[in-house]
Amino acid sequence: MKKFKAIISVLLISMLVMGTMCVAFADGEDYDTIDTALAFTTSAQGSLATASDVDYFKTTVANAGKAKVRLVSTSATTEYKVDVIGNDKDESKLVASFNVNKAGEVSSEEFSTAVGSYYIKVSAVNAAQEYVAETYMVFFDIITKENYEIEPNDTAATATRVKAEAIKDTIKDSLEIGGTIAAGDVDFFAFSVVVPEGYLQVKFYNSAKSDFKVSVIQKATDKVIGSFKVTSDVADKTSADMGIPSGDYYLKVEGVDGGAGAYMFKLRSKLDLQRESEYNDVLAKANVITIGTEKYAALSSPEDIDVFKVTSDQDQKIIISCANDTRNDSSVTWEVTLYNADMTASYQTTICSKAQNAEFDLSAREAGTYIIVVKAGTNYSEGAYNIKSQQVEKPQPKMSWWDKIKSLDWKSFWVDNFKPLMANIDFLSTIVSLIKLSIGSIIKAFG
Ligand SMILES: [Ca+2]
Ligand SMILES: [Ca+2]
Ligand SMILES: [Ca+2]
Ligand SMILES: [Ca+2]
Repeated sequence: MKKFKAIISVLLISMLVMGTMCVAFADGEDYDTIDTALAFTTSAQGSLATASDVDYFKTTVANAGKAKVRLVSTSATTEYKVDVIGNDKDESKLVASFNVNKAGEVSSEEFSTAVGSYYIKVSAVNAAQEYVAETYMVFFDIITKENYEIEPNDTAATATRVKAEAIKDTIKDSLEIGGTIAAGDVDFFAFSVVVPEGYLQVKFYNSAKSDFKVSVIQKATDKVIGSFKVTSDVADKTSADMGIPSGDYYLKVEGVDGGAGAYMFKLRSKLDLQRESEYNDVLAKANVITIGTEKYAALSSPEDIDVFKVTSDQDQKIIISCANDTRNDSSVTWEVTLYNADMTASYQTTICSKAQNAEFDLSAREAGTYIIVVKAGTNYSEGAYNIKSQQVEKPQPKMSWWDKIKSLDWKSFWVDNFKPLMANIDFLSTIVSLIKLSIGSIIKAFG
C-alpha cells in the first residue's frame, strides 16, 4: 500500500472525529491483506494509493450484540467499496457491504456480532478512473442492546439473565433477545416465570439462516420440557405451547451440523389455568384430570411424554383430540396408552391423529385410578392436543324377568300405582294378572 497524506483531508477528517481518543492510520505499513490488517478500536483512517490498492482494518468485539460500520469520505472522485468480514476471515460470505460514492458518509445495515474479530476491507470501485488518493475514515459502531447475550454463557451457571414479560391474560412478546453462535459455542439464557400456571412459546428468528437447536430447560427439575430444531431454509420458527408453572427456566441455543451465526428470539407467554403443567413425564408428576374438565396440552419436543391421572368413581370416558394442531398434517400421530394406577399393567394403546380421536371408555372398567400416557407416534415433530373427561350413561345390564320383579319397589306396590309398574314387566302379563287378582282379593279381605 503506497501512502498519501493530504493535509487538508486529514484536517477535515480530524474535525469529523473530534473526541475520538486514538485513531489508527493506515499510512505507511502494509495493510493489503486480511492477515496484516491494521488493528483499531472504534475508528481508523486510511488512504488508497492507487485504484488497485486495498486497505484492511481489524477490530475485536468483546460481547455479542449489534454493530454497524461507517465510512466517511472527503474525496471528490473516488467511489469506495466497504466489505465487512467476520471472525472466520471468509471473504466469500460478507457480514455487510456498501459503497460510498464521492464525499459523504454511508453506514452499513446493522448486523449481529459474535465475540471475536471483524475485518473491514476498503477498495476503490472506479478503478478505470485516473486515481487520486484521499484520506477516508472508517468507524465500527457497537450498538448496545438490552437482552443480548454476554459471553461466556456456555453453561446454565453462566447463563445471560434476560427479562421475560410477566404472563398476562393475553399472549405477550418479550423484548428481542439475541446472540450469536460462534464455532463450538453454546448459549444459555436464564429467565423467570412469575404466575402460577400458563404457557410459554419461543419465537426464534433465524438471522444467520443456519441450523440451530433450541431447548427450554426447567431449573427445578433440570429437564428439557420443550425443544425444536430450526433449519437453514426457514426465517423463523415458533415452538409448541409449553404448559409450565411459575419458576426459573433456561433457554439453550446450539448449532446443529456446524450451524453458526446470529439469531434472535422472543419469549411469549399467556396465563392459562386449563393447561397441562410440565414437567409431567413420569407417574409421580402426573397431571390430574377431573370429570367434566378439559386440558390443553402439547408434546413440546420429540422426547416429551405427558402423564395424566384419572380417578374413575363415576362413569366417564377420556377423549384425546389431536385435530386442532396447526403444525402437523394427518400423517402425524400421537400414541396414547391407558394404564392401571401404578403403571404396572397397560390395558389399551390407541393412536390419535388429526383424523381420529383416541378414546378410553372407563365406564366399562372397574372404579379406580387410571393413568393415561401421551407420547410421540409416527412422523412426529411436535404438536398440540386436548384431553378431556366426559360423563357417560352406563348401559343397563340385561336382567332376567325374575330379577326385574325383584328390582321393583314393592313398598309402593299398591293398586293405584300398580299399572305403571306393570309396564316394566309386560312380558309376563299373564303372571301379573294373577298377582293383581290375588292382591285384589287380599285388599278386599282386609278392607
Ligand atoms: Ca454466543
Ligand atoms: Ca456462548
Ligand atoms: Ca407436554
Ligand atoms: Ca411432558
